[in-house]
Amino acid sequence: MIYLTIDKNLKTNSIYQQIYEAIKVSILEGRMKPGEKLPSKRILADQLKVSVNSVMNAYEQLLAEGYIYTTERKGYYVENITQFIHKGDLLKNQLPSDLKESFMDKEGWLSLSHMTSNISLFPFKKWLKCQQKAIDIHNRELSEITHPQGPYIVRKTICHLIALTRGVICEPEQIIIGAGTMSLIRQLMEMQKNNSVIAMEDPGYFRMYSLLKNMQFDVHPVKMDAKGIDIKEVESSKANFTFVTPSHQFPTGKIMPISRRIELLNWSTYSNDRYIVEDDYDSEFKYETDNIPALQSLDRNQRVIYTGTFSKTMFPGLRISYMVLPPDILREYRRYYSDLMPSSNSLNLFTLHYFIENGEYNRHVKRMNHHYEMKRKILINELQQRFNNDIHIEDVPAGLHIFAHFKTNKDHDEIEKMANQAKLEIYSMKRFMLKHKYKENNSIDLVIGFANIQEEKIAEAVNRLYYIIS
Ligand code: 76U
Repeated sequence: MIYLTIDKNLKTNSIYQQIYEAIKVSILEGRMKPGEKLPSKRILADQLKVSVNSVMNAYEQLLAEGYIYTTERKGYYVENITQFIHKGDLLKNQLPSDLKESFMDKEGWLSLSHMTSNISLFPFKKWLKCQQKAIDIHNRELSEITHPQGPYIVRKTICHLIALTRGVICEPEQIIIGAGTMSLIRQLMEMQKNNSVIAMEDPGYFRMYSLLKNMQFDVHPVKMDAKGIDIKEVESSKANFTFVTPSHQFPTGKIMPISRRIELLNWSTYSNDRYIVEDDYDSEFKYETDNIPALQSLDRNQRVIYTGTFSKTMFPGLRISYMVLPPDILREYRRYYSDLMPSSNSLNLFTLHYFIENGEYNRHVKRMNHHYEMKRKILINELQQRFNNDIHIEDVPAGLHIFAHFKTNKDHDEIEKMANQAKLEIYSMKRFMLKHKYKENNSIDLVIGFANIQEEKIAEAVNRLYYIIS
């Protein structure tokens, strides 16, 4: 016999849920034994003064979950349920404190981070119009699983875009759209032999370096000379993949001159397994020059894997990036990932398609070029006035950050700590040093982003920086 109590006024749990819960707990705690017969629905309903329906719903739920079974015309019985093993650790379901996330209060902070874009000028109303169009036109495709490389028409649009703006030579078939450059590179590298050797620019993109190291590749950070990655060192590292950012070296900002581009492309031709990964992350922003064609556009031997992103031209939260694979690698990709599900949000991709097609994207990039150029000038002016002879700025009119050397006795750690106290978000060379240490006596290097700081706050941010460094 079971004794249940029901609270008819309880708002949180309906009557059927209370009956269900009570019986479930009795079974789990062993108060109701396997094979024990449950009271008939009518009897339990009378006993609890509830409707037969409530009892029936509770029994049906217990039956569906396997707590009880039924024998035709005889009634309901308790199942023989395997007992849980209790390891005695009652806290096991609680998240350990070291895994709890802390949320930083950004009140009063100013950002000279290189990791942002200025979202306040993004034409969201126009974006939403394109989204509506995408919903109207692609209703059926949105309800289906799209091509793992991204919908064809979106790839076609990206293909036209990068042909025009970057000189990239490819077919839509060669494009893979994904949620971020790193996830694309992970896909690319996962299908490579694990004895692949990778050369990377040092200083460089630390996140990419850790990803590749964690994937167990032999990664060689290679020093740079005035023209970019040192080809002799690439050669001696025995690398078969070289990762570069030729349009705007990350983070030093250098633009790789044509002579080094050709040397690098030539390096890739000496063996069939050699490839260059060109990360073209912010090349859309050039201020005093025209756009510089991508390295891929010079490649005559299909040795370049090109990656691009909408994180800088639009905003990083979109997570839309793409890579262009040479035919050999594409064939391998199709085979290796024949069962892959697409990783991008196709509603956003169709929206992007219309945003580019109706000219909004180009208008936005143009507008942002003017805006960033203006902010970059203000920032450089402020820095030069404030620091005078104590600053040397690598003056490459491109991208969303500048690279500058400061005379100071402090080291990178000290500067980062003080920046934190002064509520200034800024990153030092320390973040980008892969293997080689770049620290000269009495000087430090900073990467200064200007995308997300308001014009009128630039002076204040430079003031904080002056206070920190001097
Ligand atoms: C991206 C480089 C060198 C690609 C980048 C960035 O995933 O397409 C920087 C840091 O948005 P995704 O990545 C674009 N290649 O610097 C963008 N930089 C990152 C975000 F700002 C992080 O960690 O220092």
